[in-house]
Amino acid sequence: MAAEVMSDARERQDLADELATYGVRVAQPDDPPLFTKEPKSAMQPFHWRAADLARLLEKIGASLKLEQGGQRRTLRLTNPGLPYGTTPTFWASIQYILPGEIASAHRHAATALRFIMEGSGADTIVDGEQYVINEGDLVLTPSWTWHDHEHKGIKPMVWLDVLDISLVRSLNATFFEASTAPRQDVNRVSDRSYREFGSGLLRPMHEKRSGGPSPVMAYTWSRAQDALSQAVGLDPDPFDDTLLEYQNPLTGGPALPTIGTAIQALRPAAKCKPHRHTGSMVYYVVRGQGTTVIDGKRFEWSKGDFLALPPWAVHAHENRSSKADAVLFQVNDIPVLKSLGLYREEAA
Ligand code: GTQ
Ligand code: FE2
Repeated sequence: MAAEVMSDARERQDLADELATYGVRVAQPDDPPLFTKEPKSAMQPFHWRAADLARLLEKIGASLKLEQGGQRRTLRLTNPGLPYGTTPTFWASIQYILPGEIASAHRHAATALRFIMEGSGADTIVDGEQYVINEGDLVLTPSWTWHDHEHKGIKPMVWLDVLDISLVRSLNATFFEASTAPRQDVNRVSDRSYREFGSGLLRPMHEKRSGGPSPVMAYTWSRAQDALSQAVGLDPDPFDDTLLEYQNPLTGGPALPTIGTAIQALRPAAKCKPHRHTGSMVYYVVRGQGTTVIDGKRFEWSKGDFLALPPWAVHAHENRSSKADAVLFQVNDIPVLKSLGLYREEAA
């Protein structure tokens, strides 16, 4: 209720001090309303350019150390509208690791994932499973799994990290533990989850697993590319052209319970229709060039750029090339909204 329609404004103000003594209050004339008609996010759309990020990564690589105790060297993508997080639920950061370095083992209640942007020769161990990570691979570190990274290659490696830290923090559910050993021991079958469930179509019949996050810790780029080239034979989605979610092969649901991940291809000259939905997103441009209009503002992106999309913002994608496709990796918090019954979308 706006101030001018509160005919009892005076009575409300008179009550305020007494009520406060007992830990209660009534709505005051200058209070913001409890509800808005539709979502109003403080988060703003934002565009990070590849060349700027590359220069800044080199800079932090030269000046910041990577010490024991589970430290990481990252550039966090901040949002001008938010006090914390890239979006209301997650932090997206770019991790920079130099040849010979170890990002030592730790675990946290926050769920995390990595999408490899550049370089080769590093591996990640997740709860005893070891995966070599190459460009385009997606690696999951579900809540409370031990993880550490080592770079055995010859050039710096760069990857996107996404953690649902702003969500976990707002729920006051943060836990963290650093290991005393820099790296974990590797299990006898070092990539067991991938061997069991990685096909997505057939699985070991006697292996009982259900519930929780995806049992598969690594989704390789070659699998994602195969899936995309298969899906391009389908009719394009009017809003997203070709958009494939990384799924938990046991449930068909999202790979992680709180962070959604998807790979998207826009055909040459594709011009998608505008729509909006609840949930926030960050896009990483894997290849190609295009334009995304967010609430009337044009963002012209190309390979290596990042783009942040606030909840309920109208957006439409376009591929600016008439010859090559454009590919975007997308991270969102749609699984959270869906599991709470808060997901809505509409054409604009
Ligand atoms: O690689 O384990 O960007 O724990 C932030 C926190 C990366 C990681 C981040 C982390 C990690
Ligand atoms: Fe971590």
